[in-house]
Amino acid sequence: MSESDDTPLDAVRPKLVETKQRWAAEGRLLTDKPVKPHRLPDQRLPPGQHLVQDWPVLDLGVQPDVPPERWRLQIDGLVDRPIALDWAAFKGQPRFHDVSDMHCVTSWSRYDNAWEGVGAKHLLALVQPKPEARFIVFHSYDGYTTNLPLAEFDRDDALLADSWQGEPLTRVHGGPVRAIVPQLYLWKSAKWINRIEFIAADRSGFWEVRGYHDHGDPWTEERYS
Ligand SMILES: Nc1nc2c(c(=O)[nH]1)N[C@H]1C(S)=C(S)[C@@H](COP(=O)(O)O)O[C@H]1N2
Ligand SMILES: [Mo]
Repeated sequence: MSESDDTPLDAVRPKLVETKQRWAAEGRLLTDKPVKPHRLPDQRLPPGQHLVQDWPVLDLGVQPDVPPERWRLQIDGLVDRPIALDWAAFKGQPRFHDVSDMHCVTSWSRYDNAWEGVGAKHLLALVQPKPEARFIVFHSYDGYTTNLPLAEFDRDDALLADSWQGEPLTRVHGGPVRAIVPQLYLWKSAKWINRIEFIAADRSGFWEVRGYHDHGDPWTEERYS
């Protein structure tokens, strides 16, 4: 498995990447609680997380400036109907609203984020994944990639978001459009998204090749591999 290298990542902050890679190797932030196979009904904060009210910014240190009129989204790979959406086409899709919590592997969680954009279920119906498509890779304008099982995107609360708490998504948080896959750690939710690639065999993304867990379920603390 290797990370896609169709965009150079030479502008990323090497120290930041080294630090997080070392944390992954050391298993930093892992609690010693036994793995919980299921989320308890009254449990909202995953193990090892703490609640924040603000919204921290985390990325590779490159925050691409993509004005909506230049933004494009390509959805391709193992799908029957590959598409490319520009801003007008994206905004012309049925609108989807969802409120969800976010959980970052660096241990903060933030509740009740009101997202608006285009739902994953709708996008999947548009492109019609082939039966052999089992994983997807998000690709972003900063060269970031992250992989997930198709089944994790095919969920009622996954979306491509262009709005948060009723306001356009800001550039620092991945605007004009980012992925939101709330049931996985936030590194799976690619900011500045510009491509969704459907593939048959799993292929690790940027952090996944650097020691982060392939799957990333906060409830079972799938932080590092
Ligand atoms: N394109 C892109 N998406 C990204 C990242 C990145 O560096 N580039 N970082 C990931 C990580 S590690 C986290 S924790 C979240 C942070 O999102 P936020 O800055 O909006 O809190 O974005 C994820 N998506
Ligand atoms: Mo992160």
